[in-house]
Amino acid sequence: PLGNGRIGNPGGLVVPEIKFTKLFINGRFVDNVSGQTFDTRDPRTGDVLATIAEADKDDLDLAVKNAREAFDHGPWPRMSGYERARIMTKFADLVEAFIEELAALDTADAGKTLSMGKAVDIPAAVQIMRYYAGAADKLHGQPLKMNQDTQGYTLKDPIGVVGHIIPWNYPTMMFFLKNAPALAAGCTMVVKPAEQTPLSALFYAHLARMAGVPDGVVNVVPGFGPTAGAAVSSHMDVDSVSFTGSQEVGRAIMRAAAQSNLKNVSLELGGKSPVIIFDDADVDMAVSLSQLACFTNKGEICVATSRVYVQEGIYDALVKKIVEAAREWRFDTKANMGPQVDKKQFERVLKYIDLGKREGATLLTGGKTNGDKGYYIQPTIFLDVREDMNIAQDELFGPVMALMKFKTVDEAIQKANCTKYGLAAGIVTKELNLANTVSRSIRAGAVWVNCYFGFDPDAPFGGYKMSGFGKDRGVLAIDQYLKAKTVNTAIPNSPW
Ligand code: TXE
Repeated sequence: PLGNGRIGNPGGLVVPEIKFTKLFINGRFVDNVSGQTFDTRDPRTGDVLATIAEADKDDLDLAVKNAREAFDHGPWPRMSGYERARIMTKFADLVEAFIEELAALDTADAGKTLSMGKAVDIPAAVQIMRYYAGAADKLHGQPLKMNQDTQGYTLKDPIGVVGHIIPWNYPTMMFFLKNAPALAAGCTMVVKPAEQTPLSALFYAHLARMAGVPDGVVNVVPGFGPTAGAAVSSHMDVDSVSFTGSQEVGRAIMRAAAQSNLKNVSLELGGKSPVIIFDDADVDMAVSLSQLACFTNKGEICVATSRVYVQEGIYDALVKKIVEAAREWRFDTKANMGPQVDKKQFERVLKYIDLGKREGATLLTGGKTNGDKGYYIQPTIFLDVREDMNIAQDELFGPVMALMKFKTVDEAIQKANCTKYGLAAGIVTKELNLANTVSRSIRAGAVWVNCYFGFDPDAPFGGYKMSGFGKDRGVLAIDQYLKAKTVNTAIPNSPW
C-alpha cells in the first residue's frame, strides 16, 4: 500500500503516516516474541510518534537464523553480481520515488529539517546504493603464479552474515552506508537501528522487499543497545559487525566479538574535528564553512567542527562575523536547525554548555533553549577555550563551537591533533604548500581543504586513533564484507 502516505502539516510540523512498526524478518513484518513495545518520540514536541515492537535476544536469534539460511542456501550470494546490481538499482529507484515520505519520517523521528532530508540525506543514500550496485559485478580476485608447479588465484567471497548497529543522527545515510556495500558483496544482514529512530529503517526493509531482495537477506530489528544490540555483537553466527556510535559502546562491541566467535569488527566512533583557519583565508568563506561544519544537523554529526582554530591576524574580524552569522540560525519549529534527537542528548549538550561556563570559557552567544517544548538548542559559541577543558576534548554532539586562537603553523598542528579522536579536519588557506603540509601532519581519516563535508561515495571515510577503524564509502568499504580465499592448483611437470 505505497504511494498514499499522508504527510500532514499541522502547525508547521510535517507529520508522516507511520506504516511499519513490527520487526522485519525473512521478508515479512512479524510480531516480536515478548510482545513488549517501546515508543519513539518526535523531538520537535517530545510527543510519542509511534509504538514499535521491541526486539530482544530471541528475535535476534530468529533474524540471524534466517540470515544464515539465506546466506548458506539462498540465491543472494550465488547470483551474479550483475543480477544483484539490478535489484540494488531498483531499490535505489524506489527510495528516490518515495523521497517525500522518507524525508518526513526522518524529520519527525530524528529532528531533521525536511529540506535537508530531501536535498542531502536521501539523495546521498540513493547515490551510495547506485555506487555499490556498480561495484557488485567488479569484485575481482587476483591471479597468482606461484612457482613452476603451482598456479593460483584469489576469490573474493562474501564474509557471511553481517550485523549493522546504527545510530540515530543519520538514520537513512547510515542504513545505506552499511547495507549497500554488504549487499554488493553478497552478504546477508541483520540491521539494528537506533531505538530513537527506527521508522525509516523499517520503511527501507519494505522497499528492499519491493525491489526483489530475497527473503532473509535484509532483516531489520529495532530494539535497545544492551539487549538487541548486544545480541548482535555477541552472536556466534554473525560473521562481522559494523558499528557507528559512541566509543564506550564501540569497546563493548569489540569485547563481545572477542568473547564470542571473534567476528570481524569495524567501528566509527565519532570525533572532535578541528578546522584551522589561516591568516590568508577568505574571511566570508571561512565564516560560512565553520558555521555549516559545526551547526549542520544541529551538531549531531560525527565530523562536526566543534573546535575552530583561527590564526591571530584575522581572529578579531572572524570572531565578530561568526557570532553574527550564528545568531541568524532559527532553532524552533520553523527552523533551519532542528531539535536534538531526544531528551537525553538535549540534556547532555546543555550540561556541557554549563560545564564550559564553569570551566572558565566565555559564552559569546547561544546556550538557550526554545521554550519548554521540543529539544531545540540555540547555536552556541565559546571563546577563551583551553585544550585541557572538557568542552575542547569531548564529543558534544550538539550545536556548540569552541573558538580558539593560534600563532604558528606548528602550534595549529599540535593543537589540532591534541584529542583522542581523529575523524576529520578542515583547513582554510589560499596557500597550496601550507595546505599540503598541514594535511600531511593531521592525524585524521579525512582532511578537507577550503571545503568541508567533502563526502563522496567513492571517497573512503573512517577514523584514526580512537575514532575507530574500517571504512564506510569507497571501494575499501566492500573489503570489510569480503574474504579473500586462495585457490592453488598443481600443474605437474610444467616446463614453465
Ligand atoms: O550512543 P550509542 P548514544 C556519540 C555522541 C553521542 C554519544 C552517546 O557523542 O552524544 O555517542 O549517544 C547501540 N551493544 N555518538 O548513547 O549508545 C544503540 O542502540 C550493542 C557518535 O545514543 O553508542 C544504537 O543503535 N549496541 C555517533 C547505537 O549503539 C549498543 C553517533 C549507538 O548508540 C549497545 C551516535 C551495546 N551494549 C552517537 N549500547 C557517530 N559516530 O556518528 C548501545 N548500542
